[in-house]
Amino acid sequence: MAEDLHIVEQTLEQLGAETPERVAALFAEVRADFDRAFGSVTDEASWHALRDGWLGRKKGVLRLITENWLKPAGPALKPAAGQGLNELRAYVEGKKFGAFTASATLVAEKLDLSLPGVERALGTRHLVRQTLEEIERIFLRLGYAVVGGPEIETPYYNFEALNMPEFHPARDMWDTFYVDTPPGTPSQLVLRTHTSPMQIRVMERQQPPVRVIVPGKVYRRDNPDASHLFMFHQIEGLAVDHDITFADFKGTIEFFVHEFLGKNAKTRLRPSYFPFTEPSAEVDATCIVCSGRGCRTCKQTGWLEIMGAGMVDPAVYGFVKYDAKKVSGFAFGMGVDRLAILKYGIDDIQVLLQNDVRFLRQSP
Ligand code: 2NL
Repeated sequence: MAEDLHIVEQTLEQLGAETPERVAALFAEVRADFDRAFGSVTDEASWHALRDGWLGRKKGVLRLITENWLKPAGPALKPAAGQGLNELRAYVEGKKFGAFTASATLVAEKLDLSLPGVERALGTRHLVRQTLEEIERIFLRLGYAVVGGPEIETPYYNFEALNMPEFHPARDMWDTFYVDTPPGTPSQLVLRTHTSPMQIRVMERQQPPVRVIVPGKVYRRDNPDASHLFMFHQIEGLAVDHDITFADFKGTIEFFVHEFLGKNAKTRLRPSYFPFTEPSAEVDATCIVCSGRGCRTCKQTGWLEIMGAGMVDPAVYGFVKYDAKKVSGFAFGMGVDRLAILKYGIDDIQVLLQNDVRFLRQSP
C-alpha cells in the first residue's frame, strides 16, 4: 500500500524522469500499486484504510504526488504530471463510488435475496358477491339482461303493482320495514321486501319481449337466526313474451339448476302461492350435501328448496299496461345468501355478515 510506495516521496527530478513519457510510466506504476492494494480489500475496514492512504488530505498518495511531483515540475513536465494526477484521482474515486460503494451498501443493508418476500394482504370477493355473479352469468348466457334498482321503494311498486292492494292479507307474508319520512312526503316509503319492484319498472318502460334478472339487497323484518337475516340478497327473474308457457319456465329452471348445482341435480316443483303469480310453485333441487339420500341439511327429504316461482298473474300486467290476453310469462325469486351457504356447506347464514376475517379469508 501507500507505505511501500516510496516513489511518491521523491520529486520527478530525483526519480530521473525527464520526459512526459517517463512521467506517464511513473503514474502507471502508481496505478498498478493501487490495483494491487484494491485487490486485497476484503471488508469495510480495509477499504477505509486504503481510501485514506490514497485520498487522505495530508498524507494520502495523491496529496504526495501533488506536493512532490506536480508542484516542483518544470514547464516541460507539468502538463504530463497534471494530466496523470487527474486521471489517477478519477480512477481512485471511481473505484470508491463504483465497485466498493455498492458492496459496502450490500453489507450495510444485509439484503438477503433468499428471504421470503413481503406478502400482500389481498382482498377477495365476498361469497355472496361470487354467488350473485355466478347466477348472473348463467342467465346472461340465456339472453337475460341484468338490472338494478332502489332499495327504498314506494308501497305501490313493492305491493300494489304486484297485486297486493292496501290491507290485503298477503302483505303479511313479508314483515316490512317502514321508513320514517318527514311530514308532507307524498308517499310512505318501505325497504323493498323483494326486487320485483324493479321488474315492474322495466315492464312500465319496455314492451315485451322482456327477459331480465334483478339482483340486490332486500329487507324483511325477521328475527335473525341460523337461517334468517333481516337483510339478504335476492335474484329475481322475469321473462314475458307473446307465447311463453309453463314448459319454458320448467326448461329455464332445469337449465339453471344444472349449471349452478351440477348435471346430476334434479328439479321438482311443488304447488305454492304468491299474490303475483298463478299458478305458483316452490322449486326444489336434489340436496347437494347427500345427493338426495337424505341428511341433516335437507331434513332427510333429499331435496332443498331453492326458489319460489310461477306464471305472472294477469292482474300484474294490468298495472304495467300490457295486454294480458296477448302476453304471458314466468317469474322467479331466490335467496342468494341461502344458496351460498347451501352450496358451500356453511351451517349458519349469519357468518356472511359478521366479516370475521378468518371466514372471509376462506373465500374459494
Ligand atoms: C321468493 C319468491 C318470487 C316472483 C318472485 C315476480 C315478479 C313480478 C311478477 C311476478 Cl314483476 N312475480 N317475482 C315470483 C315468484 C316468486 O320470489 O320469495 N324468493 C326468495
